[in-house]
This record gives sequence, structure tokens and C-alpha cells, in this order.
Amino acid sequence: MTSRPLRIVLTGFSGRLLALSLALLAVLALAAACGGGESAPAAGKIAFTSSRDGNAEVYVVDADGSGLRRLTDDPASDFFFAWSPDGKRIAFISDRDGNPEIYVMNADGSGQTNLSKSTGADVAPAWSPDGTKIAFTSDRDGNDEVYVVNADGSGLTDLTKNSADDGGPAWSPDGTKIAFTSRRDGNEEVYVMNADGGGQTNLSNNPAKDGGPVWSPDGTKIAFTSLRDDGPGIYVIDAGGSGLARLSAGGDRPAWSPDGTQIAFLSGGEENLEIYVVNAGGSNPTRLTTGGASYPAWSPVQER
Ligand SMILES: [Ca+2]
Ligand SMILES: [Ca+2]
Ligand SMILES: [Ca+2]
Repeated sequence: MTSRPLRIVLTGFSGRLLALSLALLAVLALAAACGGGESAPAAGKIAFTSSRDGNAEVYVVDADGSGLRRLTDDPASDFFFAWSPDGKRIAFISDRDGNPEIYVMNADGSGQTNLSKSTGADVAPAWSPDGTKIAFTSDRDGNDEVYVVNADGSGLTDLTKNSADDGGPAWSPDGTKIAFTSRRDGNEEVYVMNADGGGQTNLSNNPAKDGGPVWSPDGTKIAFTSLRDDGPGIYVIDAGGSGLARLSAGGDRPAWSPDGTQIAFLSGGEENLEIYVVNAGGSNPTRLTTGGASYPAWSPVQER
């Protein structure tokens, strides 16, 4: 009944920064998928990871609780990561060949395909908004790089090509750019590049740790986490690099509202994490929860 540990990172680097527990990972993968702007499937299905059958597998259930199905069946660890934007496919991570790989399958579990195919750790898959490509983090060449591959497995390309760690890709809503985190300047910075790897630009430019970029729905701004002001805080910067604003003292895992007017985030001590919401300009910070919470994820539709 023991599950092999799978070292993995959700939005950062692949191997050396974080090793999350299996149970926590399952929760985080779902939260990251939703909070990272991945579209929910049109048919109202919820995918998740569970070890209920002895090791981590990917499951799907209808939103009304019916139709529970196990999609993977392998003694290795298989973790749900993200729905394709059209809800027809699922990206997941499996170590069934001995190390973490990016897999894609149809929503019914058929057609499971290894897209990353390396002896390194391949993690943090992010669908392009049009569903034709997946960007991910891999340490196959000795340090983390952001790679992109077509969703059919062709066209694998190293986008970052830098001897420092680069990881945690996030596509702009129009698919033309990818934000990521890089250590090439000696500390973690938020970078943005063209989707073909050109024009790699340091947006955060600060000796403190900066990372975890999340695009606003209209693609004009990027929220990220920084330690620059005596501890973690949520910051927003224009995608072109100007207009830096601090939204909160403290906080992690920013998640934009669908209309881009608000940002939800997680804040508090390890034992009392709660969800807060702040206007995208920084005004009116409000605690939403009491009694504990995990990573926030906005519903893709807002009622008016
Ligand atoms: Ca691998
Ligand atoms: Ca690198
Ligand atoms: Ca920095």
C-alpha cells in the first residue's frame, strides 16, 4: 500500500526546490490547475487525484457527484494536473517509467501518451490557450528549462536554453507569450518571453525572490509573489515591465477573478491559512474565510 514518492513542483522548478507530499500534491494540483487559469471542462466534470485504490491515480466525476471513473490504472503515481482548454483532454504527470513525465489522455482515459520522454524530471505542464501545445519544466539537460511540445508529442523545443534554473511556465491569454521564473541573475526573477523563446525579459528586477507569475485575463498584467519587502507579498506589474504595485503584505498563490478586477490569494501562518481578496489596484483587502483554507480558484463565470 505504499506509494512511490514523486518529487514535483507545481509552478516552480522541477527537482531541487520542493518535494511535496503525495496527499498535498493531489490537492495542490487541482488548485493550481484551476487557479492557474485553466478552463474547466464544458461538460461539468471534475478531475482529481486519489490514492483510494492503493496508489495515486487520476479520477473524474460529474459535477453532481455521479459517474465516478478511474482514468489511470498503473502501479506508479499518476497525478491530475490540468484540463485542456476545450475540456476534451487531461494533462497529468506519471512516474510509470521511473521518473516524472508529462502525459496527455482523452477525458475518458484513452490515448495515454508520454509527451516529455526524458530521463529527467518533467513537471508543471501548462496548456497553450488554443490547446495545441504544452509548456513544461524539465531538468533533462542538468538544470531546469522551460520546454514546449505539441499536444501530439511532436516539436519538442527547449525555449529557455540557460545554464540556471528556468521553470513554471504560464501562457498569456492570447498565447503569444510565456511568463516563467528564472534564477539566471543569481536570484529568482519573473521573466516573460515570446512563445517561441525569443525576447526573454526580466520583469521583476529585484535581488529578493520573485516568482509564480499569473497573467490577468486580459493579458495586460502579471501578478506574482515577491519577498522584496520583508516577507512574502503579492505584486502586480504591467506585462511590459512598468507599473509595479504591491497588493498585499503577505500572501501567496494569487488568482485573478475572471473579469480581472480582483485577485484572491492565500495568506496567514502555516496553521491558519485563509483566503483574501483584494482589488487589482490594491484597495479594499478583505479576508473571505475563517477556519482555514487552501489555494483559491475562481469559478470561470461570474454572476452579475
Ligand atoms: Ca522524465
Ligand atoms: Ca535553464
Ligand atoms: Ca528577484
